[in-house]
Amino acid sequence: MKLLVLAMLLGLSLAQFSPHMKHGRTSLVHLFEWRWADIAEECERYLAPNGYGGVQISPPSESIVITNPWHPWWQRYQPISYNLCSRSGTENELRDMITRCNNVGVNIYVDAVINHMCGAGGGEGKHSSCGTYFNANTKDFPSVPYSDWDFNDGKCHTSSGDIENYHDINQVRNCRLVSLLDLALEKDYVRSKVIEYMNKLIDMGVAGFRVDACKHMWPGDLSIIYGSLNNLNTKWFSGGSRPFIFQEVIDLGGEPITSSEYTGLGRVTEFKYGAKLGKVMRRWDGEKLCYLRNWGEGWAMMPSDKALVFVDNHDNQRGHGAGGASIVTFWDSRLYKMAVGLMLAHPYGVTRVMSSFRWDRYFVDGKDKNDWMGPPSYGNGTTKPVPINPDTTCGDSWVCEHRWRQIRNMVIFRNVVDGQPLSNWWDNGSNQIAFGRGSRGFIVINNDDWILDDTLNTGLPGGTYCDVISGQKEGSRCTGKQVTVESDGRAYFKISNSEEDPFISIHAESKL
Ligand code: AAO
Repeated sequence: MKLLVLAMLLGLSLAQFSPHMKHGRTSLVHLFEWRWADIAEECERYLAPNGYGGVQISPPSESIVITNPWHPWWQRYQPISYNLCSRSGTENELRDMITRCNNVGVNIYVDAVINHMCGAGGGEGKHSSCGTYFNANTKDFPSVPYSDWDFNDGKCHTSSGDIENYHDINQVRNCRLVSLLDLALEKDYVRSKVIEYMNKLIDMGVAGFRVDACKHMWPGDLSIIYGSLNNLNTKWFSGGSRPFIFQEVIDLGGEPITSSEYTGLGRVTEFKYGAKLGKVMRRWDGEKLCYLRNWGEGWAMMPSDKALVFVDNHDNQRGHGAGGASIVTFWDSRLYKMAVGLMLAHPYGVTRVMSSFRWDRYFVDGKDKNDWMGPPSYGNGTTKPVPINPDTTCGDSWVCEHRWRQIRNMVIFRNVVDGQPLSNWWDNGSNQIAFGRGSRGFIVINNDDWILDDTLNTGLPGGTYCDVISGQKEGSRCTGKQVTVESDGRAYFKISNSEEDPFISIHAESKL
């Protein structure tokens, strides 16, 4: 017990909540299922020039390769070893990508799958992404190596061996999540293998981790693991920098395990954010934009300095994980741009932008039968590169939300207003709202079914500003709308409810 308390304290004092972003950048983008070679190019040609601070990459560890269904995206959440060859590329390509992104000031955050290995039904001698042998039936993973006694099964008391009841804490943490072989992280040996894996990535230059399935791991074990991680590589980070940790814990309320058990260890993904914002944007359950006046902690979310926020993620955009039908995604592009814009304008949390691929949705009884479909691939299951169209959008089925002008320009807005408090809130008692960030930026949103036609106090210095939603500033002109702020800070706004993008946003650097 004393040891655990000591470990917790150690973990606490070493806990890392800062994403260590460079050059005043504030947001990361999840380049879901992108190849390392494409991410390297994207860092250099797009992310750095447009103010993105980091990338969350798909799990780089060796995973099972599943052919029924055909190469689903989720095969990468079934590790076979900590070798670094995956659907996204080889270890050398990974290293090259980390180096090149760091060299242009874009951080890499690794999706670390450490709660489990592959599914119990994974079989023997099946395919794995580096070609390594394993036997899921006997729980033998020789290239880690893990064997039978490195798993939790003895401590799980459900008849299936799986988690059957989320109200039983012991089940959630000692049984198998959707039949995935559950690692015994209380064993020094197992922890040492996980730590070795994470430290290798830190030494290669990554800035931190999205830790998968944290609800299913004991906070005490995680505390010891995080406490044993190396400081970040001083080639790119200042001495003594601790890795950024953001933990995936789905807490929508109503379960005994809460995110607050993890916020002492690092940041936590705030799933209430996207679920509630989705309801507000869709105006479900009587929700209205004007109620966002106290958005954040006021909506029963965790403290802002502990939260990692997002409108949708790779799970809930296709009905996995949690959040439900309210989640807004690129499929509802008009609402999505407004929701992401609002998130990026608002000071709450560290913000993550989602970048997706399109798949053939096929709903039967409200459930998408094709929720398994992987990224754009060749016939043999190899992921395709991301082609860039002349108009800067992405080709094939890569959606590249992060390249949509409205979203990209709001990422820049967030950098420009960083550190400024929320100010000059205005609403019409319905779905028209506006707020500023000190004297650096101002956003106006119309999600009502009628026109917005008002003079509002922006808090900005007088002058002519370019709206960064309908266009942006280019040289000495605006490519979209122009907003005139009077010397008293007031400006006239008119936004029709029938516009494709019924919102306007201006900031200090969009001033002519
Ligand atoms: C695949 C197959 C399975 C098969 C398995 C093993 O689909 O049929 O058994 O292989 O062979 C991803 C996919 C899985 C896939 C897995 C492995 O999503 O389909 O399984 O890879 O290939 C829970 C966890 C959370 C997890 C989420 C999906 O707590 O950590 O499930 N997310 C991460 C990743 C995810 C990945 C894994 C973990 C595994 O982001 O991509 O899985 O590495 C409740 C609980 C949540 C729970 C959800 C879903 O949510 O609270 O903790 O998430 O249920 O089971 C209301 C409630 C809300 C509730 C929700 C849904 O909204 O308010 O709390 O209903 O019931």
